[in-house]
Amino acid sequence: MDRIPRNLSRFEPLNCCASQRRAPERGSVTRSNIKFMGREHLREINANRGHEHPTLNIHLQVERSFRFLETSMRFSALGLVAFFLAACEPARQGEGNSRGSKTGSTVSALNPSQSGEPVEVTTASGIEMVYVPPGEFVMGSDRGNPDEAPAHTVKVSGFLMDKFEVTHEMFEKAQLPNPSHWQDHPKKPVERVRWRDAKLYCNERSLMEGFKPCYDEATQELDPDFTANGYRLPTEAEWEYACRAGTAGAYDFGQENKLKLYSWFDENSGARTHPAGQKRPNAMGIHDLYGNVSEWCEDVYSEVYYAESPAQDPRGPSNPDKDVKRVLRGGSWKSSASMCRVSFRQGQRTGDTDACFYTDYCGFRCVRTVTPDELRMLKTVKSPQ
Ligand SMILES: [Ca+2]
Repeated sequence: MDRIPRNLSRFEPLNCCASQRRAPERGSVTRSNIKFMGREHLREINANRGHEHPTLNIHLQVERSFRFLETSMRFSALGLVAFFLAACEPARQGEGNSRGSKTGSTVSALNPSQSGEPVEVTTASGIEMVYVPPGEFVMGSDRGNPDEAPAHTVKVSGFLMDKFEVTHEMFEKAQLPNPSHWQDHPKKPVERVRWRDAKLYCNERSLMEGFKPCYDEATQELDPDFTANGYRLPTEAEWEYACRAGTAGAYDFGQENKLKLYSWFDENSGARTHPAGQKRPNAMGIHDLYGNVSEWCEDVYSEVYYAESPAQDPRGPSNPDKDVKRVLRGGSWKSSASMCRVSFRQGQRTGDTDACFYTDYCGFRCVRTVTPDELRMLKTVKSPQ
């Protein structure tokens, strides 16, 4: 892969301390020299950590296969059928240097279903995602914390969401230096990720697959373009809609006493992250929405936003001030069961002004708006007779 990693000087080495703190460099690296600086920086970070890239062993591959089988059977009463949709175009690995390059799509349906049901897809770069069909749901709760109220009806357009939290191997495939505290397993989720760096990953992944990046890196907040077809962070509404999966309680699977089956949280995590996908998926087929790492959303956090939220695809308060809090969802390895509730909201500063961002519970997953062509393909997929 010869793509040019960008803005890597924004990442700080793990061993920084107060005496070594420096403000994140912005715009100081040009595209002509960033390739060298980025890779050297990555090597330096890994050397400092004694980090080696582990390889997957056969056991994990077998285990992953069984997880896939289990998840697939959830959505197809007629059994597991694997086949490939005709791609819009083959992936264009290595063409990411050209912004807005011709799109190369991506989806091969592994688990066909009728429109209105989730569909598992695999992207051109081999990342598993779930198509979350459009719908309407009651967002928030009148029985939770004050910022979860009022419960209100929201309509959400269909989108693709990562089946797993973004992992070390996914992050490094984008040639971005890994900021995580725990790097002992390639399938563990990245953490200590600043909000803007999560968005840079989204752009890198878009470029890897030939999509138009959603984020304008020339702006302070990496302003999103929701009309672009590339990867982005989920909105808070998209995250909760996918997590609820048509249910209305505190957890989509039922009572809190089952949370250990679906989540790594403070009662069972051992105070650390765990490889993604080891717990049961939610009813949408998505893993680790509850716990492991809390997940960045696009939205500015506001305690009172639900009182004024639009009914269609809300995207959070507009015109934020500098250094606002952004929304985290789902709780983490250090969260209580209550903080893993589907409606629980957390506001977190983005870390962009903190050289030693040490929130080792902040991770994320990506979503992508489904193009009309992709949606037509998904809707025409029929279950086998
Ligand atoms: Ca999570």
